Amino acid sequence: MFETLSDRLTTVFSSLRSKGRLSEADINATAREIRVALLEADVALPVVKDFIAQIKERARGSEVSQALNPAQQVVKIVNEELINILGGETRRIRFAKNPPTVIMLAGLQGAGKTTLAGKLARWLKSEGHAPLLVAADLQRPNAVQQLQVVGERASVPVFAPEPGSGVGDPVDVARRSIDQAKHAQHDVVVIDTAGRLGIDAEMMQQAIDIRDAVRPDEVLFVVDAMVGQDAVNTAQAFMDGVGFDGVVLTKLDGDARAAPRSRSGTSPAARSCSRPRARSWRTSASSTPTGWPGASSTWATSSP
Ligand SMILES: Nc1nc2c(ncn2[C@@H]2O[C@H](COP(=O)(O)OP(=O)(O)OP(=O)(O)O)[C@@H](O)[C@H]2O)c(=O)[nH]1
Ligand SMILES: [Mg+2]
Repeated sequence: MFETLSDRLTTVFSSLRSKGRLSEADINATAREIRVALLEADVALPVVKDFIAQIKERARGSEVSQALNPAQQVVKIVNEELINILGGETRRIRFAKNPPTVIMLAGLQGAGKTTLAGKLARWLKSEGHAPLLVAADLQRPNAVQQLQVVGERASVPVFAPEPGSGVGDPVDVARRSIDQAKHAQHDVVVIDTAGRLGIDAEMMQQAIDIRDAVRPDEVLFVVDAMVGQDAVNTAQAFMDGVGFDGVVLTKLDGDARAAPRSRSGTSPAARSCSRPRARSWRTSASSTPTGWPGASSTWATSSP
């Protein structure tokens, strides 16, 4: 997805580079091309409109007219504005003063929660933490076993006191996992919860009950980037029902088009979050998870 967008923008800029001075027509033509590139990448129309307006305004301003190389200045502006809508500044994961830090993963079925749990566990371990994975998806057949495999691969223990596949109380498991973490000196607990096909009242209530039972330091809403702009609606519904601190976009290595963005750069749901530090994070299959928010706004992780 980013490659396609990148290719298109490169084409736009290469025709711009040959120009010494930029006329109004040049700026308009460039803006038009960028607009098409963003729309083709499935970026939401209001986001595109704001983005283009911002580019045009800056391109007409003195920073471009007085630049030695106006075309290069426009490229710089587009770059800066892209960084801006893709998240801007970042923050590190919030660790609790009194361990364990509790991270709760939630999202629709197949979003990539369990996979993320493994990636997180591996990353936390590499950072010197002692994470504990918690099998609180007791609904889906074999979800507990899946997390156990994930934990084994990451060499991270899994708290799975219930067999799952319809047996056991996830709220109780989540609650007990905190005691277990304290007992076994795990400083981070990552709770894998059940997904549903759509946001429904039952899913919402279970997530609320788990949240209330463990009072997480971070609730991460995991969204499959492949669902495109619909992810914004899902995130909004989840924000209204449960609330979250950050969004993790998964499967950016797929052929998904644009990740859903709002005007401000975070998803609307993250924007309206009562906790002001909510951000959107992304995962892709390209590299190691060293870029967790502390380093950049993109969290690039190993492939699933
Ligand atoms: N390509 C790719 N596939 C991924 C990524 N994350 C997860 N997957 C795949 O997506 C599928 C679902 O991932 P899970 O981690 O099981 O998703 P989940 O949210 O735990 O699903 P449920 O437990 O059923 O709600 C699996 O086949 C994963 O291998 C990713 O970043 N890239
Ligand atoms: Mg799962």
